[in-house]
Amino acid sequence: NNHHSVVFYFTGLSGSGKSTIANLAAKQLFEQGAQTYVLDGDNVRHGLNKDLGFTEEARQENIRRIGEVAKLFVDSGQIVFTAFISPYESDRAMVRQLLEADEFVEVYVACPLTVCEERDPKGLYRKARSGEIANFTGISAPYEAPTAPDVILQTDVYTTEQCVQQIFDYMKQRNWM
Ligand code: GGZ
Repeated sequence: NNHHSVVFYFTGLSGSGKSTIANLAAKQLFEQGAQTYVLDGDNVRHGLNKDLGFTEEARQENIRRIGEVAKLFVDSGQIVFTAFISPYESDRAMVRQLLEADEFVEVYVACPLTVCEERDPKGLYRKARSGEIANFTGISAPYEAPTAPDVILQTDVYTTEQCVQQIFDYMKQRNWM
């Protein structure tokens, strides 16, 4: 099947919905015959990057390796979805530089901190508030929102399915599907 190899580079707070949207988009594209792969905390931070924590330097190295791995997957012909907080503009710019202009799509998974904190699916915000977890993005570590993302997904307004449709609309607009 012929498709455009590209990285959909999701960025957003913990609990914003990055992995959920990435996995559904990848599944639906796979069902349409595309080659897809999702990189997220589950398969990267528990393996390749299990030596890295959450200081600014560790996050930078996390994102650097993710960018290099995403590039390998793009070179192998995949549609790649990455789902990492990626809180620093400079780190996202570094990944953009690794890829061709038409191989990198920045997707801002936008959701107010108050809503993410209310969802708190893993109880991490509660632990961050109590000081049990340090350097937690949005609470005790910064999140630099993208200033010019290619796509904005408002997960507090739209359903997961509607957000996936927005990705597909973007692909159609670029003649990638
Ligand atoms: C942010 C943390 C932290 C701290 C553990 N800050 O909701 P989750 O659990 O499943 O996703 C979060 C994940 C963030 O890892 P990333 O690799 O995406 O971060 S970054 O791009 O900034 O390098 C959260 C969990 O790890 N987690 N401690 N201190 N998130």
